Formats: sequence, C-alpha cells, structure tokens
Amino acid sequence: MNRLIYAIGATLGAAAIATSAMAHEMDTDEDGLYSLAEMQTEYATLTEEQYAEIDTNADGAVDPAELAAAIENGVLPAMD
Ligand SMILES: [Ca+2]
Ligand SMILES: [Ca+2]
Repeated sequence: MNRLIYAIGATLGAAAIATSAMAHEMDTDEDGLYSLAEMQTEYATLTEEQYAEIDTNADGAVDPAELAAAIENGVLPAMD
C-alpha cells in the first residue's frame, strides 16, 4: 500500500514540479533537465555523490520525475 501511494505521489509530484515556477527557474538553460550546477542554485550544498543518487537512471542528468522522487523520498527538501 505504501509503495502504491509512493508511486502515485511521485507521479503527481513530477507533474506538479514540472510546472512549478521554482523548478522552471532552476532549469536555467530550459532543456527540461537539471544539471548539477543548476540544482546547486537551489540546493547549494548538493554534492556530486548526492546528484548521482538522485539521477536514478544514471544518464548524467536529473529529470523532473527524478527530482520529484528525490523530494518524495526525503533525499532533497521540498522547494517552497
Ligand atoms: Ca537544464
Ligand atoms: Ca536521469
């Protein structure tokens, strides 16, 4: 049950974050992905190791779904 709720939350969270002004501002080159440098504008203390953890499909970039999942599972604090 928790797993299902998590899956739903991650899906809804991704949709919400993709359209949130804060997430949009963080994506400064507007390519729809969050580079480490872009994420550090919001999460100043984010390390390369943490970024790699958030990049769950290991393609070298964090997409809105990965960002949402990281916030959902507490790896990152929610953005205001
Ligand atoms: Ca970007
Ligand atoms: Ca990725």
